[in-house]
Amino acid sequence: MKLSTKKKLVTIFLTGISHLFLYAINPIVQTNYTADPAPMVHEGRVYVFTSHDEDITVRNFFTMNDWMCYSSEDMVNWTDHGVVLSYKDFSWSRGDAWAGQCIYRNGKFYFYVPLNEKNGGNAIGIAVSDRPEGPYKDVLNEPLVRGHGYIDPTVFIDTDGQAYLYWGNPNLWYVKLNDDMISYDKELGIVQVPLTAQGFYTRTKDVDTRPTSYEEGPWLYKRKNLYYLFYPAGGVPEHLAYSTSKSITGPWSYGDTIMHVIQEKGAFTNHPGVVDFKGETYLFYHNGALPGGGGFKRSVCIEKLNFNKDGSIPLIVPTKEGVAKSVANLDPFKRVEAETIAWSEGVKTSGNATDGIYVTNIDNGDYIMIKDVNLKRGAKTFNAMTASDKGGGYIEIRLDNKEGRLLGICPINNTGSLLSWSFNSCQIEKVKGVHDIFLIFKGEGESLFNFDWWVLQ
Ligand code: FUB
Repeated sequence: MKLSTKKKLVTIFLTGISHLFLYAINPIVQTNYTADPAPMVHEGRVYVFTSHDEDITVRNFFTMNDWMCYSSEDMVNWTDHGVVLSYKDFSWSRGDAWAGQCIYRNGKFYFYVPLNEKNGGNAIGIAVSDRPEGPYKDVLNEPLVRGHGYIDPTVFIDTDGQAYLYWGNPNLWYVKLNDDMISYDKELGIVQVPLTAQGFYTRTKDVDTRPTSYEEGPWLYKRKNLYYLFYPAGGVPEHLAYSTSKSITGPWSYGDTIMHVIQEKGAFTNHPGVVDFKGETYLFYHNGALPGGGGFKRSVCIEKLNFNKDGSIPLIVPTKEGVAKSVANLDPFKRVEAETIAWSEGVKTSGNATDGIYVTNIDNGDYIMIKDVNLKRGAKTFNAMTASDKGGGYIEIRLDNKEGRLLGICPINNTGSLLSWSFNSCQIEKVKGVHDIFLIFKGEGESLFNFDWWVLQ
């Protein structure tokens, strides 16, 4: 092969793959600090419910008031559904919206959450909704269960239809939920799982009243008639481990570590959530990787989870790339919410009942990346719904990286208010195929405009 041809081929190859390595996908949310991921698959989408570390930490401890929800049909572009439930939705709670889990049954979504009671300690409440993104309502007006260490509920419906709720730190308990999902089998009562060395390994650090490596944050999963219990183990800093059993109620046998301690920027917790989607199994977890991140400002990430032939799980290494390849392409010829994001820098999201969720805090140079967008045979125009109380600005539409090919520039008008929406359009260069789209925001000053949705034509 001639040297010049070889050079050309190498250049084409490198251009083609450059976007795969330049941009991180983990953490999957950059607009908020999110933790304690609880994934759920429903009607072709993965929803991940997360707890939410506030931007301003109070008294150098977990500062957590509500839960958020994100969803995706491709595992790389995540749509922000905002805050879906708050501790304030429970009249009996004084706060501490820690790790919860939501599950679907018979047309309703049941969200199990740990809270602190106004005049007491740990308790677990249930909020119910008709839609995954809420609104959720406290249906009991009191906790389902209460007691010291009653945190981190995880819910599981077995193949025979029986539902279980597990929870706890430093102990592990479960109840058999009744079919209504909001009460439990009182005859069996609350069962404490024996934390044996055989089931949960021996603790090597932080050896106080806790005999084994089990720490908190249990997550149940079933594969080929084998039950898996994933959990943060340690003590602190936590790694992730798993145990297995032939029965959902144990006895459990210790498996292994699946993720070593990350401790990025001092993040000392981790939290597993495991789900199957489109033929793959994924581990959701959290770290402290976002700018300003740390032990009380964590961020949800995802890696693929594989199984050995015997059902054991190989060690999972946390990466910046995460799920580098989407499992579906995004259709830009249908309305795309601006808050559907694979990666962003600088922007935040906000919302209200009238306007829904939108992208805000847009300053000069901030950007959003949307991954694996199928431009099909090419588009002629880019259209954006925006609102601005200043001189507006413009959106550059670029291909495959931040400095990539410029397809067009869309001017954004001043509408007089950050919530008065108008449509802006511009011509773009026709490019075919699947590409990452970068929307780069430009203009004078800060908070240039709000951005609700976009579509190609
Ligand atoms: O997020 C607050 C607590 O930290 C959770 O409940 C634990 O699982 C740990 O992640």
